[in-house]
Amino acid sequence: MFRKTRWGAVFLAPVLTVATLAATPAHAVEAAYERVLNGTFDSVKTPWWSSGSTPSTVDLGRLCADVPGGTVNPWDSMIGQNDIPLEAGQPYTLRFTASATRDVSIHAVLQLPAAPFTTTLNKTAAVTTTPKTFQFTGTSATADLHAQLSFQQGGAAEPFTLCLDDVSLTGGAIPPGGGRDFGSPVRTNQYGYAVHGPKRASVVDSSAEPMRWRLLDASGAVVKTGRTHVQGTDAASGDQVHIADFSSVRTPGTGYTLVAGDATSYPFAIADNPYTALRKDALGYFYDVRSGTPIEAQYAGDAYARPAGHVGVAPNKGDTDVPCLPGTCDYSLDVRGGWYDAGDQGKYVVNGALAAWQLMDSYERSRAEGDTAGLRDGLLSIPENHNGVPDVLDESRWETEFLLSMQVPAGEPLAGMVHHKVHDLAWTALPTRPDKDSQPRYLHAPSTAATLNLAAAGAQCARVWARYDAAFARTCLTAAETAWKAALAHPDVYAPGSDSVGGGAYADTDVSDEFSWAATELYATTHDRAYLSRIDTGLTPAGFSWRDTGALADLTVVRLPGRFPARLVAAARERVLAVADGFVRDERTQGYPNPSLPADGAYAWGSNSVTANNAMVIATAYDLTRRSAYRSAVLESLDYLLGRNALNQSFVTGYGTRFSHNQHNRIWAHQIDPKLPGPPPGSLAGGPDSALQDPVAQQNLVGCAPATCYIDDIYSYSTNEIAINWNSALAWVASFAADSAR
Ligand code: 9MR
Repeated sequence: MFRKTRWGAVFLAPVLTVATLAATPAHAVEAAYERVLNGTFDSVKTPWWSSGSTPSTVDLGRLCADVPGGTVNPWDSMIGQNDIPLEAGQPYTLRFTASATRDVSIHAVLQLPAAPFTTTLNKTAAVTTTPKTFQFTGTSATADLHAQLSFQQGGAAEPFTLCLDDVSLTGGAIPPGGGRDFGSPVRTNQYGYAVHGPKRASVVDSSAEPMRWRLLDASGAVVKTGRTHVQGTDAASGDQVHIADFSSVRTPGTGYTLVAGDATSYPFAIADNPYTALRKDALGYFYDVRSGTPIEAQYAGDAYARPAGHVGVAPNKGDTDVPCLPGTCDYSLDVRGGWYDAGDQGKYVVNGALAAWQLMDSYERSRAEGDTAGLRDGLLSIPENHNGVPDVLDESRWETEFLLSMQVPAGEPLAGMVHHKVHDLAWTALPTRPDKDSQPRYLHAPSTAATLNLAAAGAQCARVWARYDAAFARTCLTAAETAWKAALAHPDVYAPGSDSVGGGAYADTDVSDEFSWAATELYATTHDRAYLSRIDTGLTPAGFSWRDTGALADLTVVRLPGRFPARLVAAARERVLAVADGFVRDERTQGYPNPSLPADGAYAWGSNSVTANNAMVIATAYDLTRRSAYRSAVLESLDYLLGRNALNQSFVTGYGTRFSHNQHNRIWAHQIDPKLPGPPPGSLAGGPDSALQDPVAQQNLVGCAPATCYIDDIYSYSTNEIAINWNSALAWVASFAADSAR
């Protein structure tokens, strides 16, 4: 129990470097818990790295490195692994086998990789041409999830080759993946419930009988009592869950708590409309991630102000004149602007178009539903908030103009196609402010997927801008129609999945869904019947994502029923309601209100965006029917994102008591450098990913139940990144919620 609490403190601490943590346990034990990943080099090298001067490869099940001669310090040539979890006061044993092309002396070092460089072990090993096994021990003076194990062999006059195998570091008292503490078993929306909305909590308790609960106001007075409904075992988390329902309480206030058994929830509010701030912040995120313009304090606040990124001012090398990757084309393009995709500063057409579409769709929804607040010029704190145009459109335009700039110019072999992406040659370190990025950036080859994404978002742009800026609308339509024709001429140009150095791949080898979505947007805008026969996808229980866009056809058809043939509208409507019903069922049958229940039980990278996108589908069903159960289900999806989940974690920065604040990001890297801010309020974390796709997840989440495979750590990019297509989903749902709570 003692250990659990200590680790819980590590997990909760705002900065995971917690040298100040509790004293050495009385009885330190040496456990056999393995603390390095892939120490046997059976096939791949990750997560091992080596210095730029020291190329290394996996060779016959060993890691071999070419060590240069003529360096000065041991650390001038290193092989290493980061994110080693260490516990204070625990002994650790390092074992490894090493050989070299001649007799050399190397250092084996286990320490923190940044000041104060607290060292657990620094030993010299005399390596010979015959493989030899070494064993060293040391005791950690600090608890930290990000220690570094390195082999340092710089300082030799002549070059040599060093090979390592069977690297093992054992020790620590907490089993890998163990010792996490999610706090109170009473899980609520930690931020706020709507006066006229559902108010439910999930309570983890092993009992099979209903439990008594009490709702207290801020003064501690009992407002309401009741008994839980026993929901049963929640498959995604393994939790035995009860539901407490206090929906009938309609008195606004802050500081409410729910007590069940001897446990108390975090405090929360009941408010007329708790979603207006969320709408503003979730949309406001996009200004903060704009590229190509200074982010001004008067709009973003002092903490988030920064110089323009990637405008060709040293040390930046782009994005004003960006060449193609060698061998792919011989021109360069001005692709400044747009939004940075996520924790990285790449700009990807497929993802950007989806995010821009979702913002423009939010605008189209507001217009269709008479949501005047959503249409406000002045809704957001952005430079365009007094230009007579709804701010949500202004923000989407920032991205759309970038998307247009990615189109291959007339006269070139693939004219009209769209470059898949632009990003750095190599991954930059965390933190790197955009204006300080010195990496060369390249345009990557055009793809059919990117081309059709521009066709879709461009056609939508033409529609929504027609009343505000006819010239821009025409530009968008021309680009969209040109893109469509280019995609017909080049229907199977796929971005390779292997292209993921310095940026994400966003690979997709089935673009039939993109054809259908683009045809839908183009038909809605032009009424040209040629597009009609190409609309052949609809919503399925799989929902939609940057890769699977077929469902967006149905969402656009039901959004704009007057623009489509009645039979198409009827079929789309039927599918939307059927799929929404399934999502509502999925939400209701789980212990926590997640409208996503994957058939295989796995939570995917960015699972919170699946939650939000499915909520968007349910919200669309509400708009079609006005059935209150749909609205309730959407609001409960927000409860899930705001803390009513297996982790007792609000995934939205600034919302709730225990909220995500260390999302993977190169600008707001407060966890690494306390002088930097954390992500701005309204930033949505990717959320649980049960595939454990980064070393921090692999070290700390071993054996996690799918819904708990999440860690609020900046290096866990697979569970805790932020991304434009995730925030656009949150912004859409928050906007719906704010509107429907009127
Ligand atoms: O959101 C993407 C997710 O669906 C993929 O599984 C994952 C791995 O390919 O990539 C995610 O997108 C990332 C992109 O490749 C690079 N920028 C950050 C994105 C969010 O993590």
